[in-house]
Amino acid sequence: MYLQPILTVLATLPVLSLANTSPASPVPCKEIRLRKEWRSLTVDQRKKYIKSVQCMLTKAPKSKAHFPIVTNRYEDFVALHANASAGGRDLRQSTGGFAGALGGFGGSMNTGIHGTGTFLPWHRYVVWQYESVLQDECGWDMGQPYWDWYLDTPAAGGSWLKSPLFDPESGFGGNGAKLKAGESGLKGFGAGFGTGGGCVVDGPFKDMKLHIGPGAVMKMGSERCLTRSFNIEAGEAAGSKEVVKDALASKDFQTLRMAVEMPNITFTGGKIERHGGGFHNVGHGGVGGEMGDPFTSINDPIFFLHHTGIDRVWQMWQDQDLQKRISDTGTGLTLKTPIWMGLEAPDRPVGDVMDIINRDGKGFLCYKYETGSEEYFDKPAASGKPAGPVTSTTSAMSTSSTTSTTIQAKSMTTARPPKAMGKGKGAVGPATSRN
Ligand SMILES: [Cu+2]
Repeated sequence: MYLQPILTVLATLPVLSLANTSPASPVPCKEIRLRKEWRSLTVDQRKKYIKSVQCMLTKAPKSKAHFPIVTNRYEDFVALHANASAGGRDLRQSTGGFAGALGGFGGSMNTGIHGTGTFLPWHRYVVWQYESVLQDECGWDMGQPYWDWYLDTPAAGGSWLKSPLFDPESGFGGNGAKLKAGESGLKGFGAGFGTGGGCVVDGPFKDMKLHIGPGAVMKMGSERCLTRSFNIEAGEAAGSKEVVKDALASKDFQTLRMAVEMPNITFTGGKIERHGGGFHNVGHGGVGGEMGDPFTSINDPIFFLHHTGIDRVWQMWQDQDLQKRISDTGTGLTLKTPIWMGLEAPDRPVGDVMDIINRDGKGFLCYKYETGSEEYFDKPAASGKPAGPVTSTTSAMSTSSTTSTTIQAKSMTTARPPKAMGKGKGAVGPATSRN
């Protein structure tokens, strides 16, 4: 569970060296989408992004024949995430809650997309797919922006409450209304945590209507508002440089995934103690409310900035030893394991999403991050600031060892229409070893 205190795991961490600098090889990926941190977008670009998200909220859904509950294109993704969280099971018959028809929360989480090696590959793929839909169907012409949590911590001169992400004009709006004593605003997971708990009161999503959830509920008639419940200490602790550095020091994929996902945080007498790792879960807990729901956190559009930030950490980690890590999938997962994308896109083997610029031509991803791991090491960024458009440390590898295999698609209950992958709008030209 997201904010459940879990014991610390990380012990000694190896010292890192910065990314290798082997010469570039030609890359099949042509139009690279450049993903920028939210505050590196101009205010106009931020507003345009929000408009694209709102466009998805007004567009007809594509999965309605299968999920009568979905009311718009955005909710296709909510249904996808909720069902994928249950291991690709069909939640239409779920009786609600986290157990119900799922056979238990723990079981579903372990066969789904959280608490398992599939966590990073699945979320990498869904962010790509969402970015593609924003571009192809809703006029967005840049890469999917990400959230660098560190920039909102006091150590970086930032502040959670002053984060440009929560700006009511050019961001996603702020906290949920503070609940009165005894009032239960959030009907789903995470009630009782944080400083809000009620409906978001400002910004572009304050009137957003949710229809899926809370939890594993895919039934009609549960319309509710978008809630948030800021837990600033959790958010700032999760976003600290040390937490990300701990994760980046992981010796292998399995360790990285645990460092990202396991909330190594304890709450002692109302105070939070960090034990390393866990910025995925505590990031969800920092925003709180709907973001704290493991099935339907994706109802909050901030989800995608958060998960793009997580994907960036995986990428930074891969970059430290690219040749090796581009094929490291840990135990219980192979490069051939299919990633289920429901009705939204074809299933793909894990090997297809290991390389974000698809050097071997067998995958499909084509993007990069504007900034890399320089922020997390004692090497001054080119701009002299922790944020901003500095030179990426994205490194080249001469040959990818990724093997890609065509796999039999695992279907839920219906056939998917074939779906073209998104095109590279907002592209920045051919991939080079250094940008
Ligand atoms: Cu998720």
